[in-house]
Amino acid sequence: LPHKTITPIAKDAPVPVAGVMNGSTKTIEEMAGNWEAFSFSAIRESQVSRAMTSRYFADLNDYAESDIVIVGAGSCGLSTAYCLAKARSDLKIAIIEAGVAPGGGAWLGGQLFSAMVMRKPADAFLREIGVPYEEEGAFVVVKHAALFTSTILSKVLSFPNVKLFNATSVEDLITRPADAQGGVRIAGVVTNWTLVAMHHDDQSCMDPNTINAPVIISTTGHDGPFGAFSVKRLVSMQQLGALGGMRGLDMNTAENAIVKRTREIVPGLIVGGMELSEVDGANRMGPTFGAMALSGVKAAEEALKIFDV
Ligand code: AHZ
Repeated sequence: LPHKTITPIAKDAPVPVAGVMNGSTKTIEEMAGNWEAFSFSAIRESQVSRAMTSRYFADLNDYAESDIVIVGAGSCGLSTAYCLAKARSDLKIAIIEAGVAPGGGAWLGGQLFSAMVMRKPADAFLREIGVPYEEEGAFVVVKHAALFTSTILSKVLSFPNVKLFNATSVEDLITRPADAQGGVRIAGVVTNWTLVAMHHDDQSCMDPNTINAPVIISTTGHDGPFGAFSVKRLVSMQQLGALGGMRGLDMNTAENAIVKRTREIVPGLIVGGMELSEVDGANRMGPTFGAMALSGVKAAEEALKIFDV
């Protein structure tokens, strides 16, 4: 094919508006069957770069001082973010998620099965976010876990006071002396791109970045390559004696315990979801997610107590 020269667009070319095609507002239906005449609005590549980087770096600048940082965007972290952002539009909430895909273990119900089980009374949370379910007596069933996760994600990301930094890991906690006995208060998080964090052993000079915040909520799940991050760090910095270690599966005991024990573990650091099982030696619950949603509700409540004093 002959090379086609594309005339560069002037530097100050207007940024095309979503839904506007070749200067005319067309609907999807109007486009259908008319593909010969179809063309995207012209663009210069740098406009795409700047549309992304200008926003990302403005957010990075803005959220360097946040009100709340949520570490981990699994079912508990996302439930926490939803409650906080809904209750307080004045608080700046940063979510740091190590994975590219937020959602943690909540894209499937258990093993590789689609349906997600929530024990009552966590069905209240599903009604709150508008996820349909089937009644099964003591519990309800969402037809696909991804319906829960995609719905809560879309709600959380729609709040103007929430920024999700995914593919970003919390590598450490920022601390301040809290007393004369060596106690600390948590005052922020130390972050890095996850791909960088994974290469500290074979690359040099990869210092991290920081976010200051008076309240950190850690929901990094049970122990694993990334899991239980904050509580393991509290042990190595001698703010927790030893971890209790997650115990075997007992749905009835585990779900009540996780919700009830969701709390501020050291000043400035609230822990929720399965990360808590490692602190207290609580049982795991396996594939039932009600405790994750309600631990999120409680973590938000605990955080707001700090802002309300
Ligand atoms: O990628 C992790 C996941 O998305 C993220 N994460 C972990 N360490 C991180 C770090 N920085 C940033 N250092 C980090 N992000 O945290 C998220 C944890 O999500 P999860 O789904 O693993 O935990 P959860 O407590 O929200 O939900 C637990 C769900 C489980 S586990 C379980 C069992 O094993 O019995 N049962 C249920 C319902």
